[in-house]
Amino acid sequence: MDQLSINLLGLLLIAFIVWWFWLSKSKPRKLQEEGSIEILVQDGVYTPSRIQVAVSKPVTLVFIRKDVTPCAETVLFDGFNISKQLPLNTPVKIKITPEKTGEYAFSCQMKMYQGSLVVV
Ligand SMILES: [Cu+2]
Repeated sequence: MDQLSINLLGLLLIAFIVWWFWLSKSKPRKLQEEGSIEILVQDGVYTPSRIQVAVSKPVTLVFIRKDVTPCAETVLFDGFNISKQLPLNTPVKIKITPEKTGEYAFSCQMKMYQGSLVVV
């Protein structure tokens, strides 16, 4: 391969990485059952990371942390003034009643883990 195509390949790779980490948005997941959803905290991502909920309806988010690194140990909901410790392998329930539609981010304290609540 000549120099140019190697450079092009590098650029494509960078573009892909940027898209993957900052621009890709998964479809919001709806609640599994009546008012509750489990969120796995593992390998640097919340699964699911976007959750669709209905406005003015109470929801219970059940966080299950599998990641041993301290990065994962707290989850913060900026818009709701919520900050919770997540012990390893222990489901932690967070109850929220969103009063306004919109998208509300949640994250770990360093913002490595990122997710959002899509209120419709
Ligand atoms: Cu973190």
